[in-house]
Amino acid sequence: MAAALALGACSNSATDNSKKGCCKNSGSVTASTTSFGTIDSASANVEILPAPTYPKGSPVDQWGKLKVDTNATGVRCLCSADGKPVQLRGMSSHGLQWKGCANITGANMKALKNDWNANIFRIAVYVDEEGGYAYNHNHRDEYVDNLVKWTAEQGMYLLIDWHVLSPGNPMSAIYRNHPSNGKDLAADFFTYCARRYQNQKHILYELCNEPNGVDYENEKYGNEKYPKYHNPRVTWLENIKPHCEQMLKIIRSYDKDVVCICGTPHWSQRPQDVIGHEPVDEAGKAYNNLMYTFHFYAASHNDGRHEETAVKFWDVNFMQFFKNGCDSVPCILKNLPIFVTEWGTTDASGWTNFRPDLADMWMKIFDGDNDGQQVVSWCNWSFSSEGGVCAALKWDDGNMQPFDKNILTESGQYIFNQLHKK
Ligand code: IDC
Repeated sequence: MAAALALGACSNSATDNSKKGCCKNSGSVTASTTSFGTIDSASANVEILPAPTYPKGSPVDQWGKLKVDTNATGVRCLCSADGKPVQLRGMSSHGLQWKGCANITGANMKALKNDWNANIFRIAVYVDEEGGYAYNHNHRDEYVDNLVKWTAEQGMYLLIDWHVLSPGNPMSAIYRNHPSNGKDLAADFFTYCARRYQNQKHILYELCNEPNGVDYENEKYGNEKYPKYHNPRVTWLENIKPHCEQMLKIIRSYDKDVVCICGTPHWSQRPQDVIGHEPVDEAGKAYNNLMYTFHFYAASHNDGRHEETAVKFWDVNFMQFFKNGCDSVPCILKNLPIFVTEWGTTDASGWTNFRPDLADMWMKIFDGDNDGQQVVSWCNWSFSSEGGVCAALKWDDGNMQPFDKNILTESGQYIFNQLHKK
């Protein structure tokens, strides 16, 4: 049984810009108008879980349900229930359809909390890639549901990530009106989660991982506003903001103040596009407890020294945007509450160029060395042996009890040490 989705007037229709298996950077945009799909009545009526008791002295016991408030300099940032800035640090799962699932266990959450000193875990729910959530609802009903319980038992926070990656438009029919069953998978997913987990104060939501798509046809590499960027085809105003507003309408109808994090254009590398255009509700009021993400892979996104690395990416000084700002981009950490929901110690492929020196530079900025004195929370990619040298584990182990440090790769060792700093 399916219930129709009442989202009200949408400023954007679902646009299917991607065919399965097609390279995420190629192809032209076909703006075929598609209506939104359905939401399962089972999701809309799912049983609401009771509030857990968190272990005494654990992060969630101490900080409670997080919110966005201001730091001593008046800059918005992630704060505890009583308004003090907090920093969450931890690991992201890998794709559950790949080896990610092997590590999603209660024993491993215990190891992450007690041995790694992590206070957050992120679960990456890929949607359409190679047997993702679209084809296997266990990713939600089993892994997410169990993780909600297992992280609560440790008093850790859990970030539930709607892993938009391929296709890169969160409004694509793949997400909003799936060809296999006509479901609005995104709206259905957030309906289920927000209803079921409304009493779990350790949950946060990431509304779309990495919206992406580049307008190579109308290439203007080096435009005046964002020098040296390609023009994004999937933009904040046209695609991402409408998606976020629609998900927020659903989520906040069940859980009125849960912290939600919006993906940003160009693989979550352009939070600056959000400045002055933050999501609003139907009455035009800005949503509270909303954050924006920035993703970086140290060897690709740094201070513009890309020529040093074998894989050449961006000669953009990302660090400057965050630390101080420049003529074209105001200091991002002074203007927006940022949560780095995913980052890697390598280049963006994950496979090469482990660069702890560049990661160190980012860590310093995120520990508060920026014009906004904003302390930034993060999750590292990934808690897995999959995906190259950015992987933290040498093998996948559902039972890290007792914890054996030999399981850590070079990158894993780096993160392990970071988590023990301060
Ligand atoms: C990578 C996985 C890899 C998988 C690929 C699918 O590590 O095994 O084949 O996704 O496209 C991101 C994405 C994240 C990527 C990661 C590394 O959010 O899904 O994981 N990355 O490439 N953004 C930048 C890098």
